[in-house]
Amino acid sequence: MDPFVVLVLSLSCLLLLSLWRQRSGRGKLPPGPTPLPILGNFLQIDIKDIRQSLTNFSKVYGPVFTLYMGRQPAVVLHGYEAVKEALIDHAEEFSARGYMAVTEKTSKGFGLIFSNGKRWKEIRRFSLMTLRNLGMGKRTIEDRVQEEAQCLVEELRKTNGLPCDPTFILSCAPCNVICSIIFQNRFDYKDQDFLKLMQKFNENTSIISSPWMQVYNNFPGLINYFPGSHNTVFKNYDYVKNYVLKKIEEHQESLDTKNPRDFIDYLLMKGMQVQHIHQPVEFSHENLAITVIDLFAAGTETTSITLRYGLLLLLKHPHVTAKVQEEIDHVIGRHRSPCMQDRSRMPYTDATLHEIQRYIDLTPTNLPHAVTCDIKFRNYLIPKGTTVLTSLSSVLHDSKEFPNPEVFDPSHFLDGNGNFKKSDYFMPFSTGKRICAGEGLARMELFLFLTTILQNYNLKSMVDPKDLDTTPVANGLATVPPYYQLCFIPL
Ligand code: HEM
Ligand SMILES: *[C@@H]1O[C@H](CO)[C@@H](O)[C@H](O)[C@H]1NC(C)=O
Ligand SMILES: CC(=O)N[C@H]1CO[C@H](CO)[C@@H](O)[C@@H]1O
Repeated sequence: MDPFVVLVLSLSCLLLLSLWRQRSGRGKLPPGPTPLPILGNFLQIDIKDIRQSLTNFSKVYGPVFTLYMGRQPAVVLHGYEAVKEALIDHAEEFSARGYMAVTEKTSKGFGLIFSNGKRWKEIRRFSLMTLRNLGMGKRTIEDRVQEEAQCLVEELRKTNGLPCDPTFILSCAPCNVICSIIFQNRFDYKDQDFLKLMQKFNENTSIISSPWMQVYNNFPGLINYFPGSHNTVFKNYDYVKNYVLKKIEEHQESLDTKNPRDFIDYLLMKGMQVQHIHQPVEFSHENLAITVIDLFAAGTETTSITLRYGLLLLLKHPHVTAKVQEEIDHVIGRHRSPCMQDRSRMPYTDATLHEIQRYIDLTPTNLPHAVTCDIKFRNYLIPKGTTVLTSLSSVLHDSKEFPNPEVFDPSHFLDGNGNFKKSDYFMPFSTGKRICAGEGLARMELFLFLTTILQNYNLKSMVDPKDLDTTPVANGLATVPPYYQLCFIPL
């Protein structure tokens, strides 16, 4: 037979076989677009606008549907009802972390964000407790954030009211808060160690949010053989890990168990406690480092992007900014630093901060979850380990709960009398058992940083606010605001 015909025949057989295996493996998974062999639904998803692609699919297949990312199925939950039913009503079953190829090589299943099972539960409980303990020490976490807010305002003064790109300064502040909690001390914004650390982190996020990384996540086996920006991610990760390891060694030498100074001290003490019994790998220095890095990874860019996007929205809507400043004047005045107690007396400011987080929709599809066991969900059968993507975007932009969801408007969180109005749909930190472990800290930072900035400066746009574009430039894993400049005019 003609070798060409043999080739075509065997290829067709392979394709049919793999199509058949995909179909039969689906069991009673929810419906979805027909996947291609090997590629899955990859070509049907616009990776530059995953958010809109999912909305489009949900219109055809309903709020619970299946997409194949490569050969692996992922169940997508779209809209408040489906997300709530999974993450709250079936919290335990939906609490596993979904597979991400990148982190397989970096965290290796350790740490807090990408661990699972008993290990995750223990590290999570420990971390939440330690963050609380640190808050009750001599220097509370609020003190640390207030101190950082003052440093931030001083740094902004050095711009002399000239146009500047706020990205760098707004990254330093949240990074320093985490440093202060983990290493005890903040750094000067010009400290070489600090700058190097930040640079390594920032490089990562822009790469991780890029379409290239989506490809990597879908075809890890293939792409490992090609040079590409994912290699930068691994190199940077090693750099940060070595830095943290050095800090852990230093802490070990100067540890005083009666006087824990910071997160690392608590980690070391916890390790000593359990090491009497057995020698768990969880507490090897290398794995402690992964937990520490997770706090940086989860707590730095998230907060910094929110601040940067928030200032852009305030520039675009000067009447909102003016009202916030009026409230600051009225409740706090000019002569003392804002503190968390002020928030309950500042409903308009609180609503504005909620609206910023709702509007920007920082993680449109959340971090991936997975189911911990076979589970029956709305007449479907989702096998143990299946990836679950929850569209936080569809909840934050629900048009019944938030009329005109595409419009930035703090009254989405105000009642008729100007009181703050809570909403169950406010889920930028996700919900359920995997809910952001730093929610309290993040909300404290957003409130204290933004009120301290507006207490000290007027924001001046370089162009007519009407011409400012607030459309995100990327929405892969995270939503990124467009580049802009502004002036901080001292009050
Ligand atoms: C505006 C700021 C922030 C936003 C919008 C945000 C949002 C999120 C989201 C959506 C998740 C995934 C939840 C899930 O899987 O269901 C998450 C997880 C997490 N966040 Fe945040 N976060 C922010 C700031 C922080 C900060 C400051 C910290 C610092 C301690 C932090 C620590 C974590 C950790 C450790 C996890 C993993 C929790 C787990 O897997 O059990 N986050 N965050
Ligand atoms: C979603 O559907 C609309 C209308 O059917 C179409 O114009 C748009 O290109 C689709 N977007 C994506 C990202 O698939
Ligand atoms: C924003 C940012 O830091 N981008 C960097 C990402 O990584 C590439 C490759 O190392 C750099 O060239 C970019 O400057």
